[in-house]
Amino acid sequence: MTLHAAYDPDNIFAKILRGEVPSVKVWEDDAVLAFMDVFPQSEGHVLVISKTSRARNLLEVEPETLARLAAAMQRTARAVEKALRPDGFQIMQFNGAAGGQTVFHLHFHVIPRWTDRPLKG
Ligand code: DGP
Repeated sequence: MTLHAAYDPDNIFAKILRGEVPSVKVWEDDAVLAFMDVFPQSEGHVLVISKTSRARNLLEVEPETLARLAAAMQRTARAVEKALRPDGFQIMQFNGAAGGQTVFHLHFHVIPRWTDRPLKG
């Protein structure tokens, strides 16, 4: 999947947003959904996505959407920090199949990390 292709309305995150595929929601507002990653790289691995944008990757996203996603990442990280007390965090984001992206609806990974737990990803 190249960086420049049409948005597929049947990608798995679009289906989650439409309620066609179940997800464990962490938080949402009018613009953003945060939900648990089904293949977590650590306990508390959350994905943050736009509910309104059809951006597939970072190149396509509107600045206002990006600002809402960034605020949601911080909110998510704060909630996870409070709940799980990790020693650190990773924010990950992949673009294009060559960049490791597998779901082509822009998303950010919020991944808590602990010093005494080996990295899975
Ligand atoms: P990537 O495109 O590589 O940045 O990661 C996509 C992530 O999406 C991957 O960590 C697994 C997750 N994922 C894939 N399918 C589903 C699903 O049906 N539900 C949930 N909650 N997560 C999914």
